Amino acid sequence: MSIDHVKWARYLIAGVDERRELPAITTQVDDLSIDDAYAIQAAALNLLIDRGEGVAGAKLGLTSVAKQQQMGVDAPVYGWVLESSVLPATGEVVVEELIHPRIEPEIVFRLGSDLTGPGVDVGDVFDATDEIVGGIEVIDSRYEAFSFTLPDVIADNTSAARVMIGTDGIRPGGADLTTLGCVFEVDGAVTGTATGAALLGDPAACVAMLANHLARYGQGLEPGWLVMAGAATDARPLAVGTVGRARYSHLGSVTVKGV
Ligand code: 0L1
Ligand code: MG
Repeated sequence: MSIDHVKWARYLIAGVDERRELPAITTQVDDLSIDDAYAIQAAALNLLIDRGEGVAGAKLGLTSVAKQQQMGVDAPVYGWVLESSVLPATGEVVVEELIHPRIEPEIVFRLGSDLTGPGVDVGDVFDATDEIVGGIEVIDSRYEAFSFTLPDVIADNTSAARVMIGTDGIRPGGADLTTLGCVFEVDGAVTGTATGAALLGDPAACVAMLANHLARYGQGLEPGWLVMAGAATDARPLAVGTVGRARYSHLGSVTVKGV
């Protein structure tokens, strides 16, 4: 049976607009394929662009064992970062705009030139990157109980909701990204620690995977875009008053606060 991608894209956007948990698509559609899921994701992005939204970059998710185990899913996923999702310098996250937000640390690549697959490798990623910075992503699955299958979370733009970008960047080669450390704290208590190697062995290799994935759809990563490599620790709930802080060995620290 053919899937109406635009219908399911509208379904998910309504969840965002109305701050409402939704039954997973796979509870209503048999055999939702990965290709259909990316087609729903693309349809939703087009609808949002029609509404005036802009693209600030792209993201990977589920690139660490910690995240895959937390969510019961066993493959990386790819999504879009919207301009409206980039938080202001205060790092304040308005919780009532979201459904059931969680926070997680991210290594973020700021591109200086385009990066288009196929065949992109780590060297190409470094050549295209202006700066590597720390970040915190706010994810907010549109599904009930933050529960989904792999096609569901792909259709839902990999739960993307907000992102806070740090200010202390390094140039590519300024540090070994595989040994770059992150300590993630919620309300002053350490909830996770990891090095960059937690991200499928190398954060830059994750970015290469994303560029090669987009090439399947005739798309590439653009100059000026932010690219999130995925969380190296599990995600933690964000409520009003919660303070999340990611401290990186070479990228300074990044803080968000639920308000
Ligand atoms: O945790 C989730 O919602 C899975 C989607 C990917 C999120 C991420 O790692 O950015
Ligand atoms: Mg993430």
